[in-house]
Amino acid sequence: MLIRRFRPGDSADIRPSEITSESVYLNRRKLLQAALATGVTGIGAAWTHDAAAVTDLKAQRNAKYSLSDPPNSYEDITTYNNFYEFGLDKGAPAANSGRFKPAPWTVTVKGEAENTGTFAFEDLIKPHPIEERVYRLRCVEAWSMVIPWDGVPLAAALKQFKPTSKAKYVAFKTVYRPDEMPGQRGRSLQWPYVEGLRIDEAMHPLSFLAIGLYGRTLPNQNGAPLRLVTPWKYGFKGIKSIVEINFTQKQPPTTWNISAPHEYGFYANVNPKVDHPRWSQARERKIGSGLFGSRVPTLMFNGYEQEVASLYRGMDLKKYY
Ligand SMILES: Nc1nc2c(c(=O)[nH]1)N[C@H]1C(S)=C(S)[C@@H](COP(=O)(O)O)O[C@H]1N2
Ligand SMILES: [Mo]
Repeated sequence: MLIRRFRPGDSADIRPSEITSESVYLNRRKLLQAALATGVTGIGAAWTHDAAAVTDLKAQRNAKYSLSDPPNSYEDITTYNNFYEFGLDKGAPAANSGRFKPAPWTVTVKGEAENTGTFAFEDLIKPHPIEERVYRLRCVEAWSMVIPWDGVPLAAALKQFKPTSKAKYVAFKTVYRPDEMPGQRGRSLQWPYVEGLRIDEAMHPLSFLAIGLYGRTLPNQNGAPLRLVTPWKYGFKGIKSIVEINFTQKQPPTTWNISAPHEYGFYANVNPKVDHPRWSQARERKIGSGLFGSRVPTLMFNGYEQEVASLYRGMDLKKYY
């Protein structure tokens, strides 16, 4: 099998130009289902996904921030994932994350803020009622999905820590638990996974801290118990299973930029006019949309140009990709 390490989002054995065809995808799903039924994943460890860990949430749909596009199925969203901590293949996160324990959970907040320390996950999200937002996730690999996320605006969560005027960026870190995350025992990426936003991006009303989807808590493969969602950026900015939030003065390093700096920048804004060095970003394939998928034009900032273009006024978006 051809392993391509430095490409967020692609299945390990499929070329970007042929992004998973629906039939391949369906076959993978059948394999995965069979594997789950027998408890044998074929990927190594025979871990089964503990669906019982997912519980119902009460969330009010926020129509202002929701797309009217029909969401992908729960099954699509929870079996076609990128979470390299559990393996490179799209099916690996669902198959290999059953041993991961998302509760109890704490998040350490540090850096340029008045209120720092270690906080229970439940307290972190307390400042705002849980709401549901339907966003499109556009992977840098030129496919997309529509996902109803449940969570709180990132700004509401961050403001309670009272970041100071020195806080120019916010850095996030994923948990490091090689015992529970088999991918972390290899070197596909530098662990732990890290990401960051400029403070004004983090405080933008579209930035979201998801704790669930489809009215249920996040399954492990989608980043339990909390993950970032920035809908105008490529999916890899959406860091999963966050354990640290650091308010910084300087632009923090980000995992994909460390892996392949000429391919993945800090900003990672969805931009159909800036090609990836190895493929076009002009179009995207909608997952679950028929045998050969429908390819649709990719929109500037994933359709949120009106909302976010002002954040980047005066910047050369080919330079700051
Ligand atoms: N910690 C961590 N977060 C991650 C990733 C990862 O490998 N590790 N993959 C990213 C990529 S490339 C994408 S496209 C999205 C996928 O989110 P989903 O599986 O919930 O659709 O998660 C992002 N967050
Ligand atoms: Mo991705």
